[in-house]
Amino acid sequence: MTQEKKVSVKKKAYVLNDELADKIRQEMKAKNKRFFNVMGSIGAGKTAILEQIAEKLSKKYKVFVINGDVATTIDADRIAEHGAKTVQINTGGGCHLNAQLIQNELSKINIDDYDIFFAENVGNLICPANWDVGAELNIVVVSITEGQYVVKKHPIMFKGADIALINKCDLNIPGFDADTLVKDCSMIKSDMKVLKTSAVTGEGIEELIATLGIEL
Ligand SMILES: Nc1nc2c(ncn2[C@@H]2O[C@H](COP(=O)(O)OP(=O)(O)OP(=O)(O)O)[C@@H](O)[C@H]2O)c(=O)[nH]1
Ligand SMILES: [Mg+2]
Repeated sequence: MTQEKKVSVKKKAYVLNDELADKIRQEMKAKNKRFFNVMGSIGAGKTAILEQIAEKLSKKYKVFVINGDVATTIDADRIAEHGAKTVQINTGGGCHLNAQLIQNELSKINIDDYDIFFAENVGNLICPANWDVGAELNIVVVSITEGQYVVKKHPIMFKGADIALINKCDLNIPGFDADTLVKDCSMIKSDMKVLKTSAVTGEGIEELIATLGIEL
């Protein structure tokens, strides 16, 4: 295949993905369902935050979480311990979820059985930024253990996010603090909501739920 042809096939894949993602978004909206996409590096704390959220929300709402990982059902099993219904997608070598993978899972359930949906994307700050999964909001989790330049180095991910969580704020990292990452997020996207969180102490979790417009 020529280089030109390869580029056009890739473009077509993005277009088809975006069309399906819009369809998912519209269907969720029409059914009055909420759907959030949680992205972030490997080990940033996506699952730990979803465990906290599931624990609080599942007392009042039916929560469905779609977990994306290369292998294992560890994350889906962890979140299921906190009252949510979960399903794990194993991507094999794939570094992101996409609208088709989400649609495949949604087509196996009755959407009306649930109120709030989350996708936990595959851990990295690169590929998921380019693939719309049909969520109404994109949340990116970044932890203070990832270093002081992590936000600056991944502008595409942070430009595409609606909410950034600066996680592991319970830890003390010599030389810099969470406010550096908060500032960098705001520099990349001034209207992005940035919250400091800890999945250990629970800091910021109720504020996040309120930011999503969900009443506890
Ligand atoms: N101290 C501290 N540890 C945390 C926090 N959030 C997560 N962790 C720990 O960080 C490690 C990774 O957390 P996960 O929730 O599995 O991270 P993840 O982003 O889901 O990782 P992948 O799904 O593998 O990409 C675990 O050992 C968590 O207990 C936090 O706020 N503070
Ligand atoms: Mg995880």
